[in-house]
Amino acid sequence: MLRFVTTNEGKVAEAREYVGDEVVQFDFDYTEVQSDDIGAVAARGAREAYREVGEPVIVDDSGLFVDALGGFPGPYSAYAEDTLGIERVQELVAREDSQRARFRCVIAYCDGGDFAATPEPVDRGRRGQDVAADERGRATTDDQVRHGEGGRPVKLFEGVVPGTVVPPRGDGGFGYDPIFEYDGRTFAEMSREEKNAVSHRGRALAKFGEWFAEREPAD
Ligand code: ITT
Repeated sequence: MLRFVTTNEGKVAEAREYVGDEVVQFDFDYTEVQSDDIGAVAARGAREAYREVGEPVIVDDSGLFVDALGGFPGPYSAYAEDTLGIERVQELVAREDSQRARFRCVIAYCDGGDFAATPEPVDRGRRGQDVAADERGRATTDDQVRHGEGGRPVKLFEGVVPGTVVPPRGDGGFGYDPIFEYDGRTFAEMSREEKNAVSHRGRALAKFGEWFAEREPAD
């Protein structure tokens, strides 16, 4: 069993698609540190959740990074969604010269054990708009292992997808999906499978799923 520590059922549904039914939601409110580095937020959350349950956990921290707004709302995406709402975020972005944005997702895994660091633990201090994705939106960071306070290693898997912020369309998905357009359709206009095939979370989950299958071979 793999516990996905989140309050967001949409994230869990997408993870099941990749990792299978062994993924179960674990509704635990870990401390979301104020940081502009979503990798740091996810890593801290995974360590804290592992301490709580003592079994393998994943935590996903994600957000919408708008180029013209210096990466805002980025790590504050959940807060902006709750306070402003996605329509007002879209209206803010519409006033800018460019509506380019990207979704980023970092999945942090912790099971109390150690992993081979690939590469050596680094924190490149990436923030907001500085995060570069190539044309097809693949993450340019390597997956990392971070050793934080308390020494428990956490392995990170990152996914990025570039897109455009548009007036809301579609009723699928969750969060900012109706205002995020990729290749002519918003994420809310795609099926879960279609979104997973291109999304930030799908890309991070694909990497995680491959690595996890090696770590925990099926019977
Ligand atoms: P947990 O922290 O409990 O996992 P959350 O929804 O608060 O759930 P985050 O803190 O990672 O998740 O905040 C992410 C924000 O970005 C939140 O507003 C989400 O709705 C939004 N978001 C993340 N992934 C998304 C996606 O695939 N599609 C649309 N919006 C997304």
